[in-house]
Amino acid sequence: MTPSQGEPSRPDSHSRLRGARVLVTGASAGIGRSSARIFADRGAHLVLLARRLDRLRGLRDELRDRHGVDVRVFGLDVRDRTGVDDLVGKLASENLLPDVLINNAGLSRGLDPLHEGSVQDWEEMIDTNVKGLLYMSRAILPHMVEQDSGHVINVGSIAGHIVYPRGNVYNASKFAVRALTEGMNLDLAGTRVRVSTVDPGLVETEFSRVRFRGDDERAAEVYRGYTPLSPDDVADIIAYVAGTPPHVNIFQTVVYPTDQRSPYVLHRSSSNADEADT
Ligand code: NDP
Ligand code: 8X3
Repeated sequence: MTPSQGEPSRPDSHSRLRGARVLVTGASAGIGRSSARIFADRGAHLVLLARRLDRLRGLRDELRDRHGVDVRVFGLDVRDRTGVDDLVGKLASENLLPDVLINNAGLSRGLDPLHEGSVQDWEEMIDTNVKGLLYMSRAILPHMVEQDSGHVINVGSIAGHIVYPRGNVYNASKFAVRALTEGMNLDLAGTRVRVSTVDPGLVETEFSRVRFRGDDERAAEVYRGYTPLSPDDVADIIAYVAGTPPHVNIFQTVVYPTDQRSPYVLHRSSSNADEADT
């Protein structure tokens, strides 16, 4: 029987997001900003967080004007546990708790052998990528459990599947994201709260500029001679994962650019050989 014969049609992934409230950490750039745009395009209301509030305000105005959705922005450093708890308390009191939490805020600092690494860089990566994700999840998950619905989507990385030279602590932080996704899923068994990771390979964002502390030449070199993923490519996948029906729980999505088949196999058009160069 076709829908035209009387059977109700199955809602598509886009329409399931209409009217949902989606919270995105790290929405001021890259994958987080693209995610905000795609969710707004699908009619979701947003809570957008990052440290650069000026950027979030610009994005809020753009999305409200273009899509007519409700967009709230807050300056937040996810490493600030009290700040996270206070903000989630405020969201609860204003009825702004999210149906979907996207733990995207993250960064890499440096690309050094472990024995030459900067302890400060390690702390920044672990505090942001692991502890920040934990603080957000610990604050929001109890509300999801209470209402017996919700979806946490963690942005991991292929760096959480395969270790590459000099990736050490960044790799460890993304392995932790993968382990925590699995752990949350196990602990949430019996509820209807879902937890997923979306794990991309090379995506052209501000990531490499941050990793190399504003060294634009070195950052541009990371993306030379091949087609990396765009932040919109990844946001599309995040939105797909979020738009699946509530009884479907995608644990992991691993996505590479077609020119990259592993951290060790990157095909650059200007080179005759595959390179290990991240
Ligand atoms: P960008 O540098 O473009 O964006 C990072 C975002 O995270 C920014 O909005 C930044 O906002 C935010 N952020 C960083 N630190 C904090 C903090 N302490 N508190 C709040 N927000 C913070 O990078 P991407 O978009 O590429 O990175 C997004 C995620 O994707 C990260 O988790 C990254 O590890 C992951 N990833 C990236 C890949 C890539 O190749 N680009 C590949 C695989 C995974 P602000 O500075 O304003 O606070
Ligand atoms: C970011 C991609 O290859 O630099 O997670 O680790 S990579």
